[in-house]
Amino acid sequence: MPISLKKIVLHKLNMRLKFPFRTSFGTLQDKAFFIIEAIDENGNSGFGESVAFTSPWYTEETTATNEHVMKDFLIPMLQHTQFDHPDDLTGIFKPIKRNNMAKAAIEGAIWDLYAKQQGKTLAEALGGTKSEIDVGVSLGIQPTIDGLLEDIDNHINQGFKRIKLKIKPSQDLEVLQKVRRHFPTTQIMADANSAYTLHDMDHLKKFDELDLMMIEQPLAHDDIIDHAKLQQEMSTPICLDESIHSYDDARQAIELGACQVINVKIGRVGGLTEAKRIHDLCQEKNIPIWCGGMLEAGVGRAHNVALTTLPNFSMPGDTAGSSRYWEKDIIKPEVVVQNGTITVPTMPGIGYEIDRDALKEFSIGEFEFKML
Ligand code: OSB
Ligand code: MG
Repeated sequence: MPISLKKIVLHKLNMRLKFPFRTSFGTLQDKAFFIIEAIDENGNSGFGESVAFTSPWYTEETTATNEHVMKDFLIPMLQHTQFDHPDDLTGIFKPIKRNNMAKAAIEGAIWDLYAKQQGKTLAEALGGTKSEIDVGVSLGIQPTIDGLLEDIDNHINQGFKRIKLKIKPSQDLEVLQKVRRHFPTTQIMADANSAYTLHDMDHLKKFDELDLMMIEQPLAHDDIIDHAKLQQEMSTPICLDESIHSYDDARQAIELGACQVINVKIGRVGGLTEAKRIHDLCQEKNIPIWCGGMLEAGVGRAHNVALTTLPNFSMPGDTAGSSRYWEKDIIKPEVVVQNGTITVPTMPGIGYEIDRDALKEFSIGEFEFKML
């Protein structure tokens, strides 16, 4: 049965994080992004979220490129096309190269709509099996080590299942050594966001004494080959984030031995359908995966929760609760973490209601497209 799209509404929002989030590539605080609403003939609405930031620091996409590609290419491609399943969008969008976050935003809205039409939760529609998911937290680079130790302590007390620390070349080994001394048994990992090169090999090898769960994306955002060289010299598992944009990237990274773990982000890989293919591949190859985050608002967070219910998401992800980043989220109820777990919602689709008042409060624009 066709999905019978009637219109797509792009809600452009601006939301301010509670605190600046520091990474090796820069500091994030204001998030401008889109909530994509896909509406069918019966008045059901599905929601997706664009996850790019306003600057192309993490990958090349931005809020503005997402807007351009959605408005001028992806939505027009849907205006004259019938399709039965969200998986069909991969083929429809294939002529457009990359721009994965733009594709994932639209695809996400249609996945939610499809699940609602089927009367299933998004998790069920994806084939997920868990009723609760384990989560960790990602802590930005902090001005002082005492502040960091206190922050870690707080999050351990809240029950988060692992602590991820952002690092950069001037704030890495010594910081991690101090953290390890204070927290000898905590599950800790580090995320470099591409801050090193193979010239840092000897320095990076010293990380092996820290008993980290993994080191995330130490080398270039577009590299797989040098990561394979580094992994041969390091016992700490390498986890790839920025380098993996597709099933084929994952396949090649695994074949080359460039990583032992993969951070799957729906936006970075072009949507839930591709994320599920990567999940299945990694399960077959015995590569554990976990769901990364992009400082999402509630809709994006809900999609992450649903994806994480697939069985090979065997490590805690970065999906913290709404209140970590936002004074007020755009969904009701908000995503809540208790003892390091999130209970998967049971209402159809993403399982959370959109707070229309919040959507208005944060709105900086709205664009409507009728399907022809
Ligand atoms: O590398 O995983 C990353 C935030 C912004 C950009 C990139 C990353 C991150 C995080 C935080 O680590 C994830 C989150 O809490 O949403
Ligand atoms: Mg990362």
